[in-house]
Amino acid sequence: MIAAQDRKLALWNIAVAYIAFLIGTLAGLLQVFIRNDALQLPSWLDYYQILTAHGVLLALIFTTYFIFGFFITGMSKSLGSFGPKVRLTAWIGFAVTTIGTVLATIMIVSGKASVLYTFYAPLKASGWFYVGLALFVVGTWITSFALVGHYIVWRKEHKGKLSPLFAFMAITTIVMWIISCLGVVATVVFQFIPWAFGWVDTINVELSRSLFWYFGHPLVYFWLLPAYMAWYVVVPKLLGTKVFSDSLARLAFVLFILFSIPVGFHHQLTEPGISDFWKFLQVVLTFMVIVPSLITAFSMFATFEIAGRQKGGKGLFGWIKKLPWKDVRFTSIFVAMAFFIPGGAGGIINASFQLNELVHNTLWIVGHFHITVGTPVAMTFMGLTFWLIPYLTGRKFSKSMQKLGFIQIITWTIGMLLMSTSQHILGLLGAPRRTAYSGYNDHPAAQGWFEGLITNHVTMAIGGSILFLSAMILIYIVVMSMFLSPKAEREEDFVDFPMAESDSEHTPKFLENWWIWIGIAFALIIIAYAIPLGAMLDFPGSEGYKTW
Ligand code: HAS
Ligand code: CU
Repeated sequence: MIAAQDRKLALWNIAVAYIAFLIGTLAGLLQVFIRNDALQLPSWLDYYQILTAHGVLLALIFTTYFIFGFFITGMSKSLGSFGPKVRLTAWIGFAVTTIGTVLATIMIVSGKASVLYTFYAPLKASGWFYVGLALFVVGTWITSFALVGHYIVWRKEHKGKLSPLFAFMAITTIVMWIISCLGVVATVVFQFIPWAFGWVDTINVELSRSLFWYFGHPLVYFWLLPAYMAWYVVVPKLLGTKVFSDSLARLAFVLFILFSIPVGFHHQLTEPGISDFWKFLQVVLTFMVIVPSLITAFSMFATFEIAGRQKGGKGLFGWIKKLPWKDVRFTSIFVAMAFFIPGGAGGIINASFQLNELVHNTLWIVGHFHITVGTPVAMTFMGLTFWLIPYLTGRKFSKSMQKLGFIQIITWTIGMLLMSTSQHILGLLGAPRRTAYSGYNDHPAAQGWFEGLITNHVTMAIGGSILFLSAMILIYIVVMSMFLSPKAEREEDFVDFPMAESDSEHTPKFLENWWIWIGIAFALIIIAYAIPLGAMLDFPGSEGYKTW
């Protein structure tokens, strides 16, 4: 059991995560109905305002707080309790992040920042929205420094040893996060804030978008890597086995430091102002960043097969039956992984230079991110929530809760299948995204899977409603595990943190030599970005627009 003070820190992070989740999913529900023309919003609410709230609260705030809650717990468990300095720094980080979150949320809710979570210039929000964003990022840096500090102390006390796999992976994720945030901090502090407060008249749009996507792509791995940590470290323990290969797991993670950053142009393939050569180079690098995910898929199949065979599974596929399907902690994560097969394949389509022309800025992309961050990542976090909160509060996760957990993940699965499939189809038919108006409901081609019976837009709305129901069940489980479930008094009721053993004896030491990886990462970033960003510096600026 980790120290009570570390548990408190983690619980506060998780609590804020779920408050954001509650408001964010409600905004999502409204979203699908507006798209379906079934809902007329009252005059004080605006489509873009809700879309901004949905994106920011779920994709940025829910994920970030949950990730830090998970990291704090796992770092304290694998490296020992935090010292007073580390703990204080982490609380300061939490406070600064939260001030930023509250400020940005107030601006969105009061209709002063309906600029979507990508806040593309020349859309111009209130300056305080950007101040909120900057505080949010700086706050996460402070918490990150606390965790890195805790790790450095451990390394000093264990000279020559590799750190435990969980801690290594958390630090890798943090290193990637800090390097990638440099882009968003640069554009927010030097471009958006002076412009939004009126100190300068214009903003260099292309530069701001490029700095955003320098950050925006690694951002998606900032969500994914903690889910991968659960897949590598938690899942084998649930299966009663060890991590399949410690060195392969570490290799996959360092590859993310190298290749997740110099690829942002794959979000800008249709934009003028970047020459084909640089776009193509970043497309190639994007294909490199697929490799660590393929390594992960391989490691997972290996883990499943080894565990299934240890339990007596015979024949080519007999081991599948031996997996612990009745354990919601496992099944939730398995479903999450299964969603990532089409999710990743869709990503490869998006990244293919020419194919991007077809799908860019259509509902296809919305479908894509709901089966990457919206399910593989989110459902892994749900699977973690089932035991993480009881572990931190010392409460029971009863049989009836387990049943409710199953209902929750089944409804999420059905809702997401319906919604994301129709979004992919509508996207291929050309339905645009990021827009309140779409005449596609009238288009004969948009008439749906069940020709004439039910349109794709209706399917999407049904899916969205089931997802909302699922989200409310999850909120109920969270509230119960935080405050109401009975305390685990008997030893067998106590919910533990499943952390698998990992054999690092034969793992090459250079995998934990940060200077090599940070050095190569910066070299790749300079190769991919220096010249095209340099060329953008003299682009003319644009004045701001408030279109809502
Ligand atoms: Fe993406 C757009 C390319 C992964 C999120 N992406 C987005 C946006 C978001 C997002 C939010 O190249 C929209 C941004 C916006 O608002 O404009 N994406 C990729 C590529 C990958 C990828 C190449 N994306 C993600 C992940 C995300 C995410 C992860 C969130 C967490 N994406 C793009 C591109 C765009 C884009 C373009 C811009 C589109 C445009 O035009 O605007 C890769 O990382 C994917 C690699 C993954 C795999 C899958 C491996 C499979 C595994 C599961 C194994 C399963 C097991 C279970 C073991 C190759 C690891 C077995 C079970 C059984 C049932 C058999
Ligand atoms: Cu990307």
